[in-house]
Amino acid sequence: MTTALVREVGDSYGRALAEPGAPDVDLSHARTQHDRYRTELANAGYRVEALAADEDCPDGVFIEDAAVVLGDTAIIARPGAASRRAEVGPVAEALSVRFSLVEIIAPGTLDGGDVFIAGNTIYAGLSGRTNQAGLDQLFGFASEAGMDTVAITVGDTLHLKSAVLPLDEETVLVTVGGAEEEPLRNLRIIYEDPRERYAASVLPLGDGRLLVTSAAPRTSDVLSDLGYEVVPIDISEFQAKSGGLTCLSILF
Ligand code: CIR
Repeated sequence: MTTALVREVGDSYGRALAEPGAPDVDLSHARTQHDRYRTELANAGYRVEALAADEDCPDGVFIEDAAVVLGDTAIIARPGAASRRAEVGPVAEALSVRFSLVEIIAPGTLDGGDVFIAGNTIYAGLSGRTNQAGLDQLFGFASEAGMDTVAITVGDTLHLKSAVLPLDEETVLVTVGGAEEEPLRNLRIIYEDPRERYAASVLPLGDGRLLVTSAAPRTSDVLSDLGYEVVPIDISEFQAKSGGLTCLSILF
């Protein structure tokens, strides 16, 4: 992986989808946090490419949800939230330069935040955003690419990766009760500290280095004790809108 595709924080970001009662966001602070995120990706060796914001797409910064890259194919998602459907156009255009494109079509819905790959297996969540038809289409593309597929029912959270985050090819960080665990039986599970429920978000940077949200210091200690090198980062302005570290980029 050498490129990180990100999307600028638009002026309309304050209108992004959020849980009831979520705090208001500070736009300038969000942009400062986004800059730091981009710097950490650049420090990890990624060439960071930023797409312009579209003010009609307040959630556009959560670019991960717009596409899933599988080998030399990019699967263009069909976001489960109707207000997010227009986000995919510019992402598809940017990816079309390097990948052949296929797309999730109606009635399927799929958010990239419901998908992760570990080794030759693609794990995908059935959630409030990704439905069975979307999952079936995704798994069809993955099977054609020779990959194994595993479906996971997501619990009381937005996306699979709100609750199950890959740390490396064999290991996931799991929020207890956030998703079915039986389908993860071939992976090593590390649990998020229960006092930091859904506060821990992780993005592997390679060579055992993990970008970890500073809102989860106890979980960070667990990861450090296991031998990972933790790089803390504050993304409170994105967590306020139900986002995590993976959702701010597409890596390829
Ligand atoms: C949403 O509700 O769709 C956005 N406010 C947050 C999306 C976060 N995406 C992700 O974790 N992949």
